[in-house]
Amino acid sequence: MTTISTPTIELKAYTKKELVGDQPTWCPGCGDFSILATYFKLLEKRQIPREKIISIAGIGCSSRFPYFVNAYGVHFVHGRAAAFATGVSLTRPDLHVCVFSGDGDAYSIGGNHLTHAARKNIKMTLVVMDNQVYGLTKKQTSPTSPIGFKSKTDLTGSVDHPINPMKQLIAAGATFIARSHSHMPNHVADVMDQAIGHDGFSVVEVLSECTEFFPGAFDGANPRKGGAFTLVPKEHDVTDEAGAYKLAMADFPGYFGVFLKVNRPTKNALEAGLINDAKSKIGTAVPLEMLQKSFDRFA
Ligand SMILES: Cc1ncc(C[n+]2csc(CCOP(=O)(O)OP(=O)(O)O)c2C)c(N)n1
Ligand code: SF4
Ligand SMILES: [Mg+2]
Repeated sequence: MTTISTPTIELKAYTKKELVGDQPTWCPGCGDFSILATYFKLLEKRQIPREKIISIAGIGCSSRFPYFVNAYGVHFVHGRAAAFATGVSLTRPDLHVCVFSGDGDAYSIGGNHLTHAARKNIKMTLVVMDNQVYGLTKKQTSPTSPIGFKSKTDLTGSVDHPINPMKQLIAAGATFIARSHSHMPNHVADVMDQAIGHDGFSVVEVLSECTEFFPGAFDGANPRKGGAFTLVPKEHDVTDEAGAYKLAMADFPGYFGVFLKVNRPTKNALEAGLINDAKSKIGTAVPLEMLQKSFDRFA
């Protein structure tokens, strides 16, 4: 009898060069370049198999992100990236789900979806590239634009109180929340790495300058421009929600680092538990038989 042996395929480690997808269409100096470079660096370091990476985005300059990554990706509907990512995360727990959003995409049109993905603690990492303006549509006021910001929607300056993303994320129930600045790439890499390693809904809010429509917005937090990049104090307890809230209340430029990191069961784990319980009750019945039984109950 001839035996057929299965060849063992040795997977070669990949380099960040192999992750490069389409040429980014961002303007020169756009802060988003730094986030993309960091993502490549982290994937290379972690050697997550390329077929297990999925980058999901909504609409905006920042949301063009998945095109620039040579792995699976989805450029979805404006504000619905977290909702789409929820479905992917729950049905494919083997994938690493990373979502890339802008301030408009995440906190304005997508604010509701963000809140529910956070409270359900869906396993994914969300990176918000916050430039405090709608960049793609050429300068409208965003939910994080400061009061007085002149834009095409507020010709004499915005009068609306801006969202404080950190306060909002804490209140929503995100279990890992960090803040960084695209001009500090090592810091972005550090907090993004921690976010990717977190078992739950992790968010990194990154100040990412729009050089075209809001230049200099974050100079106050950039030491190279005379600003102050103040780290979260070492003694801060990352499990202390009230302490995280106090950090979030600091005036601009505020603090940078991990504000909150708590362990709470993910919906992924809870749902898997329910499915296993149901399976153990029905013994050997296959899904089709279960479905038939449900229909029979209604007959
Ligand atoms: C349903 C819907 N409404 C409005 C738009 C127009 N639109 C496209 S991107 C965008 C704002 C994007 O801003 P942000 O998320 O901050 O991304 P940025 O371009 O600044 O990175 C808007 C209003 C759209 N594409 N779809
Ligand atoms: S318009 Fe602003 S956010 Fe968009 S690519 Fe240019 S610099 Fe970046
Ligand atoms: Mg924006």
